Amino acid sequence: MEEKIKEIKTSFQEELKNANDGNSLESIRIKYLGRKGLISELMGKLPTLSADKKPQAGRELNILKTQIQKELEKKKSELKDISLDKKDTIDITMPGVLPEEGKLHPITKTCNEINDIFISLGFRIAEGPEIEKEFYNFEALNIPLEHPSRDAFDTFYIKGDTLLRSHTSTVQIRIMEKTQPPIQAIMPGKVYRPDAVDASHSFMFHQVEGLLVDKGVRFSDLKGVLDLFTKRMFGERTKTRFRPSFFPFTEPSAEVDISCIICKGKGCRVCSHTGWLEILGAGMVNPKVFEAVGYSPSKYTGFAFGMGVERIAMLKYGIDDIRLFFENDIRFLKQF
Ligand code: 2NL
Repeated sequence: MEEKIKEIKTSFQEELKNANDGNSLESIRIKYLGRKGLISELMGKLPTLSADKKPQAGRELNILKTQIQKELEKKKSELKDISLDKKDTIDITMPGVLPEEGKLHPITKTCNEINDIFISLGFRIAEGPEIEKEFYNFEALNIPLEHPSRDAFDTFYIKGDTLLRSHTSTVQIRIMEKTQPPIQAIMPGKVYRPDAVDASHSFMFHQVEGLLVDKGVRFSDLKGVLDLFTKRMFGERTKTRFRPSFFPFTEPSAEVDISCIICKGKGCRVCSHTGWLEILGAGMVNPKVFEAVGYSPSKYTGFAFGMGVERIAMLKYGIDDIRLFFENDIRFLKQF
């Protein structure tokens, strides 16, 4: 009996070593542990042993049985791991998985487009803080204390004379304070106004302002730059029109229209049947602004302009509600 047990042990080990799939493991299990298997067969012979050998042989058979069970289990899980490993390796015949592509927000795209046009004309990009002082947002820009835009209802005041900037002209003032002319820069960025939100108003929007200061800068330079800008932005056939207007920080001031990009000037719903779309405000820098930053108005002249990026993006892409830009609806954003 002892001899037999040893034999079974050795042959089991040998066969187990060579087994490399579930089927061969199963046949080994049947061969050793099955109802008519080798262990059963020896168990059946126990009663034939003498009384002094029976307990010892019984014990050894039981130990062998559990050992075989354990080793079969172990091998089974090893084989499973290996087959899992195999599944993890790349099947180069499988169709590829296309990663979802990220995109720039339409406002970022429009901002970049505006920036690129002015960069090509020699302008630099300047940025500044969104939390500002009254001096940079109003005083230096010749916006008097009694001006309605300084009212708490038209500006987000934080505390005392600290506020959220309502235009990016603040950055121009900061640049002029620090640098002597010539200056040629544009200032893109977020601005804040406590307007009631509707299809054309948002409490936060984006602006690009521009400034060029040097000796002998004239209104015709402003016209040339803006005409070139509108043609690059909206197409070479775009016409530009300057209408007299008023801003405290420019003199003279103008509102700039482009020929309607929808009806090409014939008149339609978008341009309220005028053939023109207002897209910019501009003018020659008011000498009072130069005085506020310490420039000599008799030495330098300059022009400045400002535009709302949302408005330009809406015209360019035919969007009729400004809120769409800020709702983050993926179905809207995917279209750009
Ligand atoms: C508009 C009008 C404008 C300016 C912005 C400016 C800045 C300085 C001095 C003089 Cl530092 N002017 N900026 C000038 C004219 C118009 O913006 O409709 N913006 C959306």
